[in-house]
Amino acid sequence: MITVLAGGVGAARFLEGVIQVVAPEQVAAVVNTGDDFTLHGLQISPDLDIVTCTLAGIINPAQGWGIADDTYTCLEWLGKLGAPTWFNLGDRDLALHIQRTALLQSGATLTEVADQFRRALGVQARILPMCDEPVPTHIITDSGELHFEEYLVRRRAVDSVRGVRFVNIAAATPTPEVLYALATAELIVLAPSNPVVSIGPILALPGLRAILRESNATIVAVSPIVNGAAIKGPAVPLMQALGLETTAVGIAAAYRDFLDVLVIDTVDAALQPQIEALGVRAVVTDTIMRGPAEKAALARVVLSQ
Ligand code: FO1
Repeated sequence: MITVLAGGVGAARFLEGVIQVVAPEQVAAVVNTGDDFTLHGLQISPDLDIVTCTLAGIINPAQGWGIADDTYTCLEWLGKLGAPTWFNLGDRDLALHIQRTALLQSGATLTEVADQFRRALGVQARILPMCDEPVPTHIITDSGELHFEEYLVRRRAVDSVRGVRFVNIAAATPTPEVLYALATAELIVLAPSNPVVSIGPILALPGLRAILRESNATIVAVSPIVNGAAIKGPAVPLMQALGLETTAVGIAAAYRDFLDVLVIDTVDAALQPQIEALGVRAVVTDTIMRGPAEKAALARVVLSQ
């Protein structure tokens, strides 16, 4: 089993590479649910949908989220009726949230819903929510405490970040499916996702870090920071708020208590000695996932550790 801790867009693109290299049924993605929130009375799970729709081959490739060629008629009419339209939900996208909300209200768990959706969309890899309890990620900013999606999308990440809070995380538990995927993994991979708000919530689950520390599996991370910047998303301001160095060395420092290997980009090769001084082996390769060939090549390097 290859078990991949995953956030949103970067993780989904990395997973596209992984399933080119190993049989998808050998892959389990443990996906962040801290971005989940309710809007229009619907339960929205952005990272679960990004991973599922990407592996199903129906994601909007330019954005990395939303469904390709989606239409926005419903959102247009929601706007006419005075509903908020800051979160761009297409008509096909809304079907996911309507059905998820209905299944949850009828007593299904988020794990059951995610599995039903990935099977319905023809995805062979397992897609596992990190936990079934709501654990919304809040960003503490100068203008108050905001849900992550309000901070990122509604307010376009303009607020200065003072801290991050994973609401209810102490009362949450990794699901049995997540525990099994970690226990049976020969390799555990941290995808190139935001260490604070994508991988961070998963690691904050009670007992999760101890499982990684005690695991016999090789644990490999792909740095989401290249040349001091994130390929996509607000990793840098969030890492700064938590006092993490905003380089690949900062990523090694964040995970050093359990990490064996950090895969860094060729532009960061000079950081290798500083990373290895932290007790983490550094592997240098091209980590920019321009297209299918680069995604598969990166996956091969990661899976060969
Ligand atoms: N990100 C945006 O920046 N703007 C959006 O309007 C937006 C809509 C959206 C709809 C469904 C979905 O699954 C994801 C969506 N995202 C959007 C991405 C979302 O903000 C992600 O959670 C982050 O990009 C981090 O993974």
